[in-house]
Amino acid sequence: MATVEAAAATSAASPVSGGAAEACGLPDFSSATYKDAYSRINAIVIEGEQEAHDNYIAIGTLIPEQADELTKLARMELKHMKGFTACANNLGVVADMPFAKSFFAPLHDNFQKALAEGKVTTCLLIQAILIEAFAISAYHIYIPVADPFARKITEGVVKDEYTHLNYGQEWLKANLDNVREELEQANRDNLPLVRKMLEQVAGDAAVLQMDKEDLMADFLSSYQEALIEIGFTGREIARMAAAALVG
Ligand code: PL3
Ligand code: FE2
Ligand code: FE2
Repeated sequence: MATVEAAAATSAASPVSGGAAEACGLPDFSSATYKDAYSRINAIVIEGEQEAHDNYIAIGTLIPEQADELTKLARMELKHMKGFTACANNLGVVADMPFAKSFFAPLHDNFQKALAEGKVTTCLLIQAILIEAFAISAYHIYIPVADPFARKITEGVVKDEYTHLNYGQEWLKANLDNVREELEQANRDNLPLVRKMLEQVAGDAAVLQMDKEDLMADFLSSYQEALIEIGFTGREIARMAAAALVG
């Protein structure tokens, strides 16, 4: 890991072409294999940022007194989407959006169902906790192996994602007495979907030199920290994490 980071730091200092980048352990960003994997991964990220925007706006309709704050979060998501679109353009990659839509469909459907039922807690767990923790882990693991242009953009984005995770955390913490049961059920319904998404993306992520176990470990650590902050005990969190193995 230390060598990968060192390599990343070197290439940040002096942007290099594909061949030289490879010499310091980074992938060949111009290879057909890299671009093919990137067309799906990048599309997932673009779709994820777009859906995050739509989800925050939608949550604002359920908590009208928070609508202004949620609109601010939504705007940040559009900025992220534009940043990642620029990353694909920079590498000459066309994002595979139909693939990304189907990738998000199960989680998207669960969010829409919760929204229609007015379930704020479930909506926040899906968007502000699960999706944000997924994004944070993916961006963390991507940064050291990204091309210099994408690295800069991703570093800016990941800071914002913490703000979003924090928003969900604080709301759920303040309402824990009333939301505990719904939160546990939403976890049971949606954590297995996130696990499947991580598994589904692992092959393409590996081409980008992102390790599946690193992704899972980073996700679980963000998720666990959020649940601690919300007010769950270690034992309750272990039970909730077990849902990923059952589903
Ligand atoms: C919420 O703000 C955004 C949700 C985005 C979901 C991200 C999914 C990440 C999948 C793996 C991506 C690796 C990063 C590559 C960046 C081009
Ligand atoms: Fe985002
Ligand atoms: Fe976000």
